[in-house]
Order: sequence, then C-alpha cells, then structure tokens
Amino acid sequence: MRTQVGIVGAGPAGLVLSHLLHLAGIESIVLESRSRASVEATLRAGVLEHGTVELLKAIGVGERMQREGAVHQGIELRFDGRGHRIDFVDLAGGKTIMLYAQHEVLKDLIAARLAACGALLFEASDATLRDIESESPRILFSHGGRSQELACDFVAGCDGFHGVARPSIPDSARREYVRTYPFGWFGVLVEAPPSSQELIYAHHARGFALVSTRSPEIQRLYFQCDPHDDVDRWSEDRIWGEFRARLATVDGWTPREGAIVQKNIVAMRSFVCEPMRHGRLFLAGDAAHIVPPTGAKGLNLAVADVWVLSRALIEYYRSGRRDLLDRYSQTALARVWRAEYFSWWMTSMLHTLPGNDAFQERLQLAELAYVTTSRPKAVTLAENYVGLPLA
Ligand code: FAS
Ligand code: PHB
Repeated sequence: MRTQVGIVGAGPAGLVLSHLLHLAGIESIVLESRSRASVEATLRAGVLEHGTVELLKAIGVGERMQREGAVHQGIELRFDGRGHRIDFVDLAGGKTIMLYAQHEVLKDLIAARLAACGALLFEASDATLRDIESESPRILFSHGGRSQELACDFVAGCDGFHGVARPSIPDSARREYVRTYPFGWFGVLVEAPPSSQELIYAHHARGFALVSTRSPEIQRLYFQCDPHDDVDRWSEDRIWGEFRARLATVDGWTPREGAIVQKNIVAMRSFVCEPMRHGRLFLAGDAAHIVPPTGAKGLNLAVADVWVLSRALIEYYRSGRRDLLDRYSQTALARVWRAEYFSWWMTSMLHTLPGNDAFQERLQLAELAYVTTSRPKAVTLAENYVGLPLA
C-alpha cells in the first residue's frame, strides 16, 4: 500500500489531521489498533477550547456539536465554602468553551472521513515503523489476519502515550520531561440533571472536586483520590458523601445526585517529549505530551498540534518548502509548554498535597483569593482556559 501521509492512531489528533489533509487534497491512511466501536465508546475529555470549536466547524464536522454541545461562558472557582465566577466573555474577549464529549467528536470525525471515502483501517495491529530517517518511511502492520506494509512520504505518530511512534525515536535523539502527581482523579458518570450551569472547580481540605457535564441527562464529576485506590471500595453513598463535603458552601449548596453508571480512576502526570519530530516521523497529541486534566487541555493540544503539522505538510506538497516541517517541533512545543504550565498551575492551586501541609494550603488559598480578585490574574486564567489562538 502507498500513501502520502501514514497516520498511526484514530484519536482526535489522527482523525483531525487526516481530514485537514483531505480538504487540501493530500492523501492519508489512518491505522487504528482498536475497533470502531471501542474508539467511539472511550470516555475521555469533555471541554473544547474556542479554537478547537472553530476548527471543527471550519472543516465541516461541527453541525452535531453545535446542536448537542453546550456553550459555557465561564467557570466557578469554589473555596472556603464560597463560589467565584470567572467570566470568559468579559475576561477573554468574548470567547467561550463547548462541553461536548470527546467520543462524540470522534464519532463525527469518523463519519466525515468515511463519507469522504477516507482510508481508515480499524483493528490494524502490530504496527511497526521502519526507515523513518529515510525519505520513504514504511509502516508494517497486520490487518484481516494478513501482514501488510504501508509506504509513505511521512508518518504521523498520533497513537497516544502508550503507542509505538514515540519509542521509534532512538533514546539518544529524544529527551523526556516528566512530573507525576501523588494523586489521581476518581471520575463518575451520573444519570441526573446538571448540578450547575457552569463547571465548578473546588479546592477543599479533603481534596479537589470538579463538577462537569455531558448532557441535560448525564453529568461528569471528579474528586481527587489516591491513584492506587480501587473503585470497587467506593459505594455510591460514600462517593456522594465526598462530593457533598468538598462542594459544600456557606449557603447549603448540594449536588444533584443520581445513579452512577460508570466510575474510573485516572492517574495524573505531566509529560513532554522533545523533539516532536525525528526524520520523517512527526509526533502529535498524547504521543508527545500529557497534561493533568485540571486545565482541560489534552484533546485541545492534540488538535493544535495537527493544525500546525497540517499547515507544514500542505506547504510541502504545494511548494516543496520544508521550513515549516523543520519548525514543526519548535512551533508545537511553544504551545505545549504553555499548556503544561497552565495545567500544572491549575493542578497545584486546586489539589491538596498528601500530608496536608498547612503552609501550602494557605498559599493555595492566597492564590485563589488573588485569581478571584485581581482582574489581570483572572484574565490570565480565562485566556488560557478558553485557549490561546491556534498558531
Ligand atoms: P488518543 O490516545 O486519544 O488516541 C490514540 C489512538 O491511537 C487510540 O485510539 C489508540 O487506540 C490508538 N493506538 C494506540 N497504539 C496504537 C498502535 N500501536 N497502532 C495503532 N493505533 C494505536 N482530557 C481532558 O481534557 N479531560 C479529561 O477528562 C480527560 N480524560 C482522560 C482520561 C484518560 C484515561 C486519558 C488517557 C486521557 C484523558 N484526557 C482528558 C486527555 C485526552 O483527551 C487526550 O489528551 C486525547 O485523547 C489525546 O488525543 P490523541 O493524541 O489523539 O491520543
Ligand atoms: C470533563 O468534562 O471531563 C472535564 C472537564 C474539565 C476538566 C477535565 C475534565 O478540567
């Protein structure tokens, strides 16, 4: 098989890239190890930045998002039993965010790829990259029980943190920056009406809590937990008890409770691989970087990476120019480190460190008080949260 751009992974990065290239007349083949059903059912992110929403609309996959997603104009920071609203429209030049689940975005992208006769191979296993330092890299893989080889001009490694692309870069040619956090997020999916009009980020001595949403009937909530805990040790009563305690306000606010239909624990880490390019292999999304979800940046960074990569590939095929390709890693990493900083800052400000360091807690409360009383500081949070303009 032969194509111009071989893409490993059908997550947000791989699918948006394939569609952007298609719209510019550039061929690609997406190899995904899981089934379509599994990809379309994976529960992950829920917040789309302003730029991500505009891009999905611009490439023709925004119709259902605009119909079923919810536009949010701000968030609430809650601490010391009081809520403080961060107004994006006022503080971030009228920009907003969209609450629309990642797996719904993937369903829309897959439908658009297939409607455009895009080449999308699900259950393509054992992918191995070859000759990525040459002008004609190859991807070996198995599909339908047969060994296959895909020859291409470029390989886009969009296969997530546990994929094969990043490890294909020799250790000597890459450097990895890691920060792990001594806590995780206990996430629940709940059948209930929304508890609030906007997301609530709560700081509490018992640990962080987040009220998010998926639809008028389904809510998504998280609380800070021991990353090694076992979800089965948590009964519904105990879970709701934790949310009530951490989200309590002086005027008696309580969450709208309902049946918990899914629960899981996600570990928290910050990770960056430099460079994001090696020869003809270009990494994008979680394959190159991970952010703790406190800043809601994961999916949006993946989309921002492939926006930059697609501009570079389009210019290469249009004019033969290689400078944008050569600057891809540097350009993408500038945004990645900004998002890493923002996600680390939000995480550090809102999570309780094990051992309850009283001085640290006072520093966090001082930072929260400053963010919610200083306009310049609130603007910093708002503009980073809604997303900085795509490069
Ligand atoms: P993805 O991981 O989404 O996609 C990679 C794809 O490559 C997958 O479909 C995988 O099956 C495939 N693949 C892997 N190895 C392969 C191989 N060898 N061959 C072929 N295909 C291969 N962000 C938030 O903002 N909010 C959240 O609540 C949130 N929750 C998250 C929960 C979890 C458990 C995880 C892991 C991430 C979460 N994120 C969240 C971050 C998330 O949104 C990611 O940033 C986003 O999925 C990144 O997109 P991609 O880079 O496309 O990678
Ligand atoms: C989510 O809705 O899943 C979500 C929202 C905000 C975050 C992280 C996750 O910061």
